[in-house]
Amino acid sequence: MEKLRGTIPVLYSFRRCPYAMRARLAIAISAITVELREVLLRDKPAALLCASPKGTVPLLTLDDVVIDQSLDIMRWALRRRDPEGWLTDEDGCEKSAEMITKCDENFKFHLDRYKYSTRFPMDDPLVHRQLASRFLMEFNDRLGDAPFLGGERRILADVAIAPFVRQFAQTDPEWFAAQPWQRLSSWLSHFDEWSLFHAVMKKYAPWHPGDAAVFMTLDQ
Ligand SMILES: N[C@@H](CCC(=O)N[C@@H](CS)C(=O)NCC(=O)O)C(=O)O
Repeated sequence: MEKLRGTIPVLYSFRRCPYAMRARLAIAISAITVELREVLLRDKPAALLCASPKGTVPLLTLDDVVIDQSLDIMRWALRRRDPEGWLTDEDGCEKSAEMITKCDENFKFHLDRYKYSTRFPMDDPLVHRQLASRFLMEFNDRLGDAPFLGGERRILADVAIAPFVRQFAQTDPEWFAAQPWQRLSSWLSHFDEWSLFHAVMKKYAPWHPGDAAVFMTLDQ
């Protein structure tokens, strides 16, 4: 991976967090070296809370710059290096922005109430599964006959949204497989089989102050 001159950015991450997955994917494709600090959400390091009191992951710090939104981390990495053109598809930027907003503001809301139903005892998980499915049907239609939202290649939205759809699919794989969204299923299979995705799912021990720096490395 390419070393940045000067300070190495630090990425606070949580392996199974879909927001952190999308950030790690963009960092990985841009081949930027980051120091990876795996976080336990129930025991957040003071350094993370000090950099960003809202205490969410992913969080990237570089000198006095703090980036605390996953999409901003993606764009930060891709603006440095974007070898597959995730940011530069013809009408991809607009399409990306619209679908990502729907994912983050609406689909995620229903996904949480479906997947983590015990946290939301007043909500019926199946109602939320149905409501989340509207977004997935739209996504399925938008794919048309192409493998990705960006046509023959990935754009930002494919990568930013896939970790959330994967969580949804894994909640009840049999039910998911029986739904009439074949293009969406193939799209998700591409993601599941993608070597870069496997590379960013490598396990790291939780970070503690004073630990030797661990760099995100890709075994592809
Ligand atoms: N809008 C933020 C959301 C990040 C987020 O909510 N991450 C979750 C983990 S998946 C988190 O850190 N939650 C804080 C907590 O559980 O204490 C982003 O895009 O980065």
